[in-house]
Amino acid sequence: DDERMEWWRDARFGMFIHWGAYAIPGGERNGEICKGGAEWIMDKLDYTIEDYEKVVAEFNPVDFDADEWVRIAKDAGMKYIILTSKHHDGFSLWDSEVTDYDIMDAAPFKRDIVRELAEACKKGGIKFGVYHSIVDWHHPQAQAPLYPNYNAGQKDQTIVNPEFPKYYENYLKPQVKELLTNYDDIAVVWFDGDWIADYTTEMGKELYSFIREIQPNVIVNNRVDKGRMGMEGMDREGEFAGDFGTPEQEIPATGIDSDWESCMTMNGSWGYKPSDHKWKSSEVLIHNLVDIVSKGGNFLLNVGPDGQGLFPQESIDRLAAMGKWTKVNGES
Ligand code: JFZ
Repeated sequence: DDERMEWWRDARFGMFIHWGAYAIPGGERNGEICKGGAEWIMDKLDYTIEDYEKVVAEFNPVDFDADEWVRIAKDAGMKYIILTSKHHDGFSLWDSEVTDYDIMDAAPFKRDIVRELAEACKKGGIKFGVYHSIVDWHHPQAQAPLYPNYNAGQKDQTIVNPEFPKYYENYLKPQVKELLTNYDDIAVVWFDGDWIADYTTEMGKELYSFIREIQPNVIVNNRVDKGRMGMEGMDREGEFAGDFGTPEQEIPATGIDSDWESCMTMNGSWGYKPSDHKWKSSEVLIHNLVDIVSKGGNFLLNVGPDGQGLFPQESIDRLAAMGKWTKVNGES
């Protein structure tokens, strides 16, 4: 197992990319700005499924250039990229066989974003992984019935859909299998949405073995288990919790004996949100990197590209500053 984890432990610094149709509204609808992460706009600003599908139907990020994204990541000193293959909105960024709600069938772009970025990473000599949401606001057997047009106002994430096991078996698992088999080197699967009432530890354990059977060397985060948000799973020694802990927007006070990765945004949102100007300075980000690495963790730093496929200039500037620093101060 040490062998499987070796590249990841050495990597230290990676890029998280939250990207999807939510990049178009950028956290704003009819003059209203949603609180928190702009990738939650469907939920936060009460889109019906049909309304959100219209946003997806506009997703045409013609400026997307995977090689350029990889170049920016490598120049910053990053050794891997984790892209949202599907966020909670349910829209898949690759050519999925089990749904038409994907980049090829539901949007005009018709380019397989997962494939282009996977290939660019390979060419650039860095690892590639996917963030994949267990929660799915669009799938009728998952959380879609909670959305306004089905069941007005009932967006209570503790409501269980009795059909959820079918979504898990016939949709979630096949999608993960596609990702692991259609792209030759998915190095990490980073799950999220494990808090949802419908999901169970049994499903998580089975999903984990399912993945390792398909790709023995793949590395899976703790949120494959139920209720493993943030630091949890690192202090419950011996219990099932995937391969590494995922403290979010925080750095543990001291070094920890298990594998962990702090994920952080540069402003207050994971998805593109131009109204959020609370950018962390390059100094703070460099400090965070040093702090995390000195405590034995990895730093997964997020970028939220815009609806055209471009990184915000603020992110580009900060990544360049971090790259300059790592080049002078060794490590990379
Ligand atoms: C989740 C997502 O809902 C969010 O949009 C983003 O993708 C982020 C990386 O993950 O949000 C979380 C998950 C876990 C915690 C907080 C927010 N946590 O552990 O405290």
